[in-house]
Amino acid sequence: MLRTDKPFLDALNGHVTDKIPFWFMRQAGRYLPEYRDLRESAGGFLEMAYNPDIATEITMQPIRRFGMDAAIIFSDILTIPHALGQHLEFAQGEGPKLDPINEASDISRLDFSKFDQHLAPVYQALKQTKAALTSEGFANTALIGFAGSPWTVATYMIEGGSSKDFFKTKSFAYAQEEEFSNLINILIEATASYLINQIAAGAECVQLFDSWAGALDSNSFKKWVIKPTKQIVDLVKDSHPDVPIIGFPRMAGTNYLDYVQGTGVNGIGLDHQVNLKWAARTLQPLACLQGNLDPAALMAGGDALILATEQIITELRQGPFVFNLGHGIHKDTPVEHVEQLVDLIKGM
Ligand code: 1CP
Repeated sequence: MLRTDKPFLDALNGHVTDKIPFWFMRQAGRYLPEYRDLRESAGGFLEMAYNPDIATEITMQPIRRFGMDAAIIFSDILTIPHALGQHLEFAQGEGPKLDPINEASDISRLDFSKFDQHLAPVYQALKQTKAALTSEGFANTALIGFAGSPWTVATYMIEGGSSKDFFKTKSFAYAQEEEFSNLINILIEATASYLINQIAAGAECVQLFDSWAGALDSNSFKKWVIKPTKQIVDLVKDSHPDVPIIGFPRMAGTNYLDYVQGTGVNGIGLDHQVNLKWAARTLQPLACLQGNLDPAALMAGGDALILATEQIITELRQGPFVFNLGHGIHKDTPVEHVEQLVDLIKGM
């Protein structure tokens, strides 16, 4: 693939770029005063995510301040279960709450009939954000669409919200493997369709968030993370062979290598636990690396932030590389520390 005017896309296409492309997971959100103001007036999180004007505005907020090389559409990984008819709500200050799946009959109630209609505001927000990036002068900023991976989304669907150990989901997968596999297959189809539509609406890259991939043993990891991800990658590449895909199997440890080899992703999101030298030697010949500053170093700022950032850049910039965090920005992070980090990356 030839170089473009977007360093983020060039890195994902395997180039070593002159400037270091960067964006931050959760770059739009509660650490920004302008986000908190909007959330105050908009009502709730879902009201914002399904309102194309508001979602566009929130997606643009960090770009206007910091000029990231990529904007990620403001939405959530739980729009898919919601669009399949599962009840979802977000109470202020609490995590997501869903009506949990307890048995096979709950899975058979999931329903594609309103799927596209339900997600239409997300596609509209992508169109408007693409236009806003151009009209506001961010011609070199790429637009990222995203979805949760089937395993991670299934944990929310079965637990009914956040969990510490995913015990209900894992026991379900062991005890009722066929039913769990049905659920994963539904999510594969839904996720591929969602991502393909996001690309049609203007996304230039898509990221699959598998935030809880690290909860699985190696065999289950192959079954519930690698295999479904490969199927989604194949389906998306059938329609859009040139759109890069980033996988983020958080906390996968040495399973990261199996994931890169087994899925066909172009880029791999590294959590901050991954050893940099190992990643550079083992993973970077196979995929563009994205990561992996500990959000706690960003919270701390100062010399600790400088040291941690320089280390990552020194180890990873010899190959295709996108600077990011190892997980999302913490909501209490001072905006000045994000400014410090951006200046640091731009200066290197
Ligand atoms: O204002 C608020 O109270 C809402 C907080 C919030 C925000 C800002 C939620 C609820 N979702 C989001 C946006 C969001 N979620 C984005 C937007 C783009 C960005 O700027 O990065 C993205 C990419 C996500 C993805 C997401 N949602 C993930 C994967 C990444 C990760 O953080 O691991 C997960 C696990 C979720 C579920 C979710 N949605 C919201 C919360 C608080 C959670 C996490 C719950 C938990 O910890 O289990």
